Amino acid sequence: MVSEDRRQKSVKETPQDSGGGGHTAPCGAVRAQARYWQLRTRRLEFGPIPLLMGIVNVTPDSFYDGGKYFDPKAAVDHALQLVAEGADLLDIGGESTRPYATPVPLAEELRRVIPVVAEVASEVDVPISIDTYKAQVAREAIAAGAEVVNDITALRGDPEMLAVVAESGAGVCLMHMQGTPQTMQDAPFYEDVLREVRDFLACVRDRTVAAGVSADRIALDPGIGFGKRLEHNLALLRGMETFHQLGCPLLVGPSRKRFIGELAGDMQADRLPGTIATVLSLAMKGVQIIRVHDVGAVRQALRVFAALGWSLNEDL
Ligand code: HH2
Repeated sequence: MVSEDRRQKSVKETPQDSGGGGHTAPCGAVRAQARYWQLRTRRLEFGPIPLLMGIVNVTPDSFYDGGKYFDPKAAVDHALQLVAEGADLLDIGGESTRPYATPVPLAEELRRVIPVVAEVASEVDVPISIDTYKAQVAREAIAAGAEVVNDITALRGDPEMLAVVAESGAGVCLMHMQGTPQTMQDAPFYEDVLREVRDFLACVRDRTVAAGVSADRIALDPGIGFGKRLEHNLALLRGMETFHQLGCPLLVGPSRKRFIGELAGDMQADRLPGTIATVLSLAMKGVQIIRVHDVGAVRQALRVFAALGWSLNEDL
């Protein structure tokens, strides 16, 4: 099933450019210049509000929904539900990357995610991203229909990953992380977090382009919560527009993360309201893709926010 109200157009074309930095638009909103993301078989065009990447965690231990969609049928049903709520992409993963998570062996990760990717790809037209840093998982997920590789290690976690992405033609998300999920929250340290994350993303973008991946297939992500304290996450979220200088679409994953509980002063509080506030701020900063658990609620907030005057697009 595909949402009748899709915002992006998917067309099979080869783009020539991926745009450049951002500029300020009326209403204080920032309009980014990267206007599309080239995936394996199609192009995602950006519209007046960010595209939403719905999260499908086929895991027993994810920080928010661990165990809820561990059963393959529950995972597929959840993916279809997110599409019905208006997801523009689905991000399917089989290993939690929360702080101190236990790594999952290759065979187990394959067993968890490949049947789900294959089934979802056969049921919906919404592009599927595979959330993995293992080359073999990416390879098999692409063969099963995935269009994007979302790699929290920015293609540095497995020596074969760069070639898998280059040869498959998949879109790729390169994310910043200081350390690994097992160490990243021990003592995150930056002199200037915005500059260091921007330099890192420029470096991994260039390395990926040098390996034969065209720049318009690359999305960049500052990695909220990955080796960052509250002050680091806030600096990145507040200064997000600076990353448009890198010329690639920005993908950000703030959904229900720890910084929201910290700001609320209550780690047990429901983090959906704080997630929505963060998403609206990111939309104003021109972020093109936002990775969320709650597609329907976030989408409603974005649509209302846009209709009340934030958006420049009159077709909404
Ligand atoms: N966050 C998580 C996982 N993958 N990928 C990108 N590109 N950006 C992110 O911010 C990001 C990500 C963590 O969220 P979740 O998948 O809900 O949790 P877990 O890793 O515990 O499964």
